Amino acid sequence: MTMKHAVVWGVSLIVLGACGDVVVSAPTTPDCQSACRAGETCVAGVCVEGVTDAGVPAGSDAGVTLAADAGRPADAGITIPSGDGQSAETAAVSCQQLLVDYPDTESDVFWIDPDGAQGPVEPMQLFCGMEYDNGGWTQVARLIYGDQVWDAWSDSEGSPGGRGSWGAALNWFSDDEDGRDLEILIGAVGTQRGGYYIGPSYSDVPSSAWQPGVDVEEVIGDGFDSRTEGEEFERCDAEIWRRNRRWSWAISRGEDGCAGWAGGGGFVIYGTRRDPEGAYSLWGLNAYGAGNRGAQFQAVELFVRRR
Ligand SMILES: [Ca+2]
Repeated sequence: MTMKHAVVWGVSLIVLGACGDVVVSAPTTPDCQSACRAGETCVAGVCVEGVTDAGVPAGSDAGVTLAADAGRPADAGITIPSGDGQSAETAAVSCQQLLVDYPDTESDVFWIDPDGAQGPVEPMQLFCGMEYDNGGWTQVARLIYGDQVWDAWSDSEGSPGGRGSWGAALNWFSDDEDGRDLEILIGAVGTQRGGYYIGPSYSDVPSSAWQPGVDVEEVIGDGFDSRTEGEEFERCDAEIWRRNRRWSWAISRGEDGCAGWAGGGGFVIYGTRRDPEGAYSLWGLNAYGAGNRGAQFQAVELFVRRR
C-alpha cells in the first residue's frame, strides 16, 4: 500500500458499528456429518444448516446462526464468520463479508477466497478499503499506464494483489450473471495534479463494459447508476456506446449528458491508434480528464462490493 493510497483510505469515516454477535472460530473437531440431515453440515460437533466445509456460509451475505435445536439457546445469537482473512486457511470471501463479520476491521491487506474453501479459486491477498463510504471495498484490479487491458469481468490477470498490472475476475465477486449487482469504485494513482483521484461509484454496469477491443459503435447497455460518497444512486438512462476500438473499459457515450466522457458520469480507459488495447488515458469519473481530453495516470485501481 502506497502512502497516497493510505491517505485516501485512511480518511476516517463511519465504520459499521459492532453488532454484538458472539463470534466462534471455524471448527476443527469433531465430526458429526453422518448424523446431519440434508442441507446441514457438521460444525464443531453440531449439525448446522447451510454451512459448507470449514464453516464458510454457502454464498450467504452474513454469518450463519446456529439452530435452536442444535442444543443451544435460541437467543444465543452465535454466529460463524466466513473467515478473518488473517491466513489462507481463514480467508474471507470478500472485504465486504469481512467487515460484516468483524466490524472493527481497518483498511489493510487480507486473505480473500471469493468462492470459498470449496471453490477452485485459490485464496489471494487483496487490499480492503474499510473506511471510505462505509467500507467493504475489495480491490480487484490494478492497471498500470501503458499495459494491455484485459476482460476484467471474465479473466484474472497477473498476480492478484501483487506488483504490476493484475486483476481478480469481477465475476468472482458477483451473484448476477451480468455483474449488475456490483458497486464499482475507480481510483487513479499518480495523476497530473498528484495525489489520488477517486471517482463516483457505479452499479448496474453490464459485464461487457469490461471487454477491450469491441467493434466500433457497439451498444453495450442502456444505462447505469452512479453516486458520489454519501449520496443516493442516480440513474443515467443514456445508451452506452463504444465510440471506437480504442475504448476499452468503458461505460460512456459521448460528450454530453450524464454518460459523457468530458466530465460526465461514465468512465473510459483509452488506447492509442497503434496500441488500441493499451491503457493510455482515463476519462470521465465526474471530471477526471475534463475538457474533452483524457488524462494520464500511473495506475488505475478497481474496487467492488455488492450493492
Ligand atoms: Ca476457493
